[in-house]
Amino acid sequence: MTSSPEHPVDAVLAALRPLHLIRAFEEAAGAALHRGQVRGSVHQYTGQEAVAAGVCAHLGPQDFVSSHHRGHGHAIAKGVSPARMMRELFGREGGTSGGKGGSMHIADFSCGMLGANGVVPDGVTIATGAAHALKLRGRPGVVVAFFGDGAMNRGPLFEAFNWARLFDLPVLFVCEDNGYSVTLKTRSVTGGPPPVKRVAAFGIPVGEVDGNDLVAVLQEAGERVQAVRDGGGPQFLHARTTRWQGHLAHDLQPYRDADELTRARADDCIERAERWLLAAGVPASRLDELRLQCQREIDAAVAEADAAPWPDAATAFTDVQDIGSPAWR
Ligand SMILES: Cc1ncc(C[n+]2csc(CCOP(=O)(O)OP(=O)(O)O)c2C)c(N)n1
Ligand SMILES: [Mg+2]
Repeated sequence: MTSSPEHPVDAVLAALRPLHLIRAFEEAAGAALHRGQVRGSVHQYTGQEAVAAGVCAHLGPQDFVSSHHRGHGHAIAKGVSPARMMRELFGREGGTSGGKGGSMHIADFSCGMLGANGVVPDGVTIATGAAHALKLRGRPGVVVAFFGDGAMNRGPLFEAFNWARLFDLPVLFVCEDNGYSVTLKTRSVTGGPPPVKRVAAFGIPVGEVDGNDLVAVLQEAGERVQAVRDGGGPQFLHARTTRWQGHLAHDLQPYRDADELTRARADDCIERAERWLLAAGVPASRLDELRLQCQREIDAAVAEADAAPWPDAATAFTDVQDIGSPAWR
């Protein structure tokens, strides 16, 4: 699927599906956490869906993505099964990491999803290494590293930019700027010029996009992914977007005022995409059916996860980092 000018309506309609899946998944994940069915942390991606969907629409089976702590949306957009992801959150057998990783360790190499990552910004250095591996092996493919504005103040990110430029690696860096790093406004802890200027200093071509506008993300990301595919080395896309929920599902956001949240929700990427499609002649009934289909898929994923067996205790130390014998022995 591409966002080529010949088929923009089909492209936007196809990309709307992951938006709905992600929105429904995040609402279900938050609710399950509050019911005590999900342990650990859940960082909801609600509000930012158009970035993951608009970028991943341009990726195929030979391409890879890496993500960060807020990683559910990137995984779904890259084609990871929401049902297997929900099992992972519930800690059940059949989860993407056998139920042993949880929300921040969702990975599925069979779909090119290299992993969510709790360490800011280690998904980016992993993506850069993966891009280097593709280049050394002479394999086609593009790697996309998704990260937040908070990561723009971490040193390893700049090592990755330098390395990617030095070796002309096939990587697209996507900074999702929701304005927040946990409970802080990122600008309150940032000196110097804004992200695009910092990255341009590495000689990496930069672009900016309204990340709540699916049509714009499809267009801008399409051009940048193509530039990487053409062998020009790394690209950087800065997507301004809005985080609707707290940093974590149990963060009630007392540090944000009501007006700000109302404004954020009013700029809904799903409503904007639907308005665009309606204006382009897509019937409302088709849009309603798509939303319902996605909601039903996620409802089924929750029911399936809840009914799934727990992992066998004997498998507790399989598929985990090799530490020899368990440390407690
Ligand atoms: C090395 C490191 N330092 C601190 C943290 C704690 N931490 C988790 S998320 C986060 C900031 C995230 O902000 P951003 O990168 O903008 O992503 P967002 O949560 O807004 O999506 C921090 C500081 C961490 N996970 N890793
Ligand atoms: Mg942020």
